[in-house]
Amino acid sequence: MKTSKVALVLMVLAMIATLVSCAPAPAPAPAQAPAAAATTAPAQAAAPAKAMKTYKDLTVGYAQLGSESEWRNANTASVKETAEQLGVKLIFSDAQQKQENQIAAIRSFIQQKVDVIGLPPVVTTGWETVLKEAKDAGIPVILVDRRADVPEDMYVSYIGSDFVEEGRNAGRTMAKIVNEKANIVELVGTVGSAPATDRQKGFLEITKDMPDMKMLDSQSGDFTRDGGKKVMEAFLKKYGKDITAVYAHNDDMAIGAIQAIEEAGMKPGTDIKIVSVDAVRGAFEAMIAGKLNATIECNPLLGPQFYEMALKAVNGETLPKWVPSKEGIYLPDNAKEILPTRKY
Ligand code: GYE
Repeated sequence: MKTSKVALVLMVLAMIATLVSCAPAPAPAPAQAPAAAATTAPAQAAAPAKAMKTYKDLTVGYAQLGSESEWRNANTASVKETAEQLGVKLIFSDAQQKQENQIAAIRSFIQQKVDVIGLPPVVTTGWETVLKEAKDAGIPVILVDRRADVPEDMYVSYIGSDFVEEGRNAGRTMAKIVNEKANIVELVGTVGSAPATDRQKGFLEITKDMPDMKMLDSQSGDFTRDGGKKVMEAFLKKYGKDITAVYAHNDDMAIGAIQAIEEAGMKPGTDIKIVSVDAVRGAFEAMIAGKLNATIECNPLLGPQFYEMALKAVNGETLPKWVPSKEGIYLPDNAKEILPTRKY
């Protein structure tokens, strides 16, 4: 009795399914499915599960480029904390912004036979040889944060920001703040680095057709507070009150420039308008104090995405060549409300 009732229900269900799908009726399938699943499913699931690695099986080498900025420190914290949370074994090195140190770190990771290497290349060029060594050793390399100018088959994925778009956003925001009329000095990031090259390119793309947006000068402050301060001091000596705006490729250099402007007896944010990139906490504090006019977000919290891609890579999945970060623009208007919600 019971069995035939079940059979009846299944038949009705099968008929409905047929009507709904308009496909040939897999009439016996519903009745057979549970039995079939009971015998075959565990075996099917077990086979790939055995071969699949988990986070706890991973040893990852991260060739961090330095600790030059608030952004970088947040990036390092994200990479370290996420490894701990996931149970990934992390071998971390800090290259102090020197490419040769990053190359040495990668070679040591290869010797230690890590499963995956994470690399934020300090500059874009000069990576072919060492990336080939990693490739020959069968170790996937994920570029994190910064791009390298190498053929796409030298790395499995790049996780990071669209620096050209950040530059455009800085240009658009600056143009609005100064009503398309300013004498600008530019504090450039590390020469030859992807963010410095691209943030300059994007900014100029926007301002080149605005005749009163004049670029007075452009110098590298190497993405550091101290560098920004020194370059701004030199600009102030050279151009004095002619300077009406500063475009800084990161917040740290903007904060250094703010100090230099104050020491020269001028008011940053008022006498000289300032737009920078990163949106770290220090930038929000400067906006609240009225000394910075805008910051364009660049997300450093790349740890979770990095390990997700690393695990997929060791499990043989093909990864997208670029995983872009989502980012916004922040102005002083609501800096006070937003600051407590910022994680970096
Ligand atoms: O903007 C800057 C840091 O590569 C995106 O490096 C990163 C940049 C960031 O020093 O603050």
